[in-house]
Amino acid sequence: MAPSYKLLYFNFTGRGEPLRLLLAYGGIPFEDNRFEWDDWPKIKPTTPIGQVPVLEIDGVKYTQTTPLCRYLARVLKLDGKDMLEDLAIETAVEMLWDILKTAYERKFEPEEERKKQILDKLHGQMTVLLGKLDEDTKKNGYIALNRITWADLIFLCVYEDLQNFLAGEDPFKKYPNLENLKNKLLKNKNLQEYLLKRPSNTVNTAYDLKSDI
Ligand SMILES: N[C@@H](CCC(=O)N[C@@H](CS)C(=O)NCC(=O)O)C(=O)O
Repeated sequence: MAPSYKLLYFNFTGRGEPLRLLLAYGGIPFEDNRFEWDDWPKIKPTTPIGQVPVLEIDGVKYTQTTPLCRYLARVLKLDGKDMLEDLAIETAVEMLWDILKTAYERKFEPEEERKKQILDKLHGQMTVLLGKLDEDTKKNGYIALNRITWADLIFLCVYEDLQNFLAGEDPFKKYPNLENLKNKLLKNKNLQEYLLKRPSNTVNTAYDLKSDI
């Protein structure tokens, strides 16, 4: 029998969305348990290490985003076929995490001067890392290998968060191959179904699904 999956995360994208997208892409039914900020103090002690995301698999709670993504990637055969393929995938994933981490750091930084410094750091990372990923995508058609892998779904999350956090900047204007990749990924019916029905969250969807699809 297929395992049962319950995902616990805030009602926004963040570290929860990669897991939601992987489950959705794979057509795996899951309970999408979202909660609001105010409920967190009550929920925190029920989690294994006081953090989310938590993925409950057949009633057992697991935590830490990257290993959970890797596990789902193996279930869905979105991982590498050998160690070097896994290395290529995980290198792309780490580059994407680095960008996402800085983007969230900036979002939650209350001090204006510090916020500006973090924005400079973010722009620097984008130039180097998105530049490299754009070149790789041009060569391979996908972000890490010449077929879809879990790194592509992490990319979709980063794409959306950057569009939201850097609204007005058109952050992917300089990266046409990544823009095309986003459009290609959004043609997937399972992803479309999930994205169209997901609950409204604290960030707006960055996909204009009507024109993107
Ligand atoms: N290394 C962990 C970090 C998890 C993490 O920092 N989660 C944040 C939300 S994105 C959290 O639970 N924050 C609330 C808290 O620490 O009280 C992972 O990747 O899952």
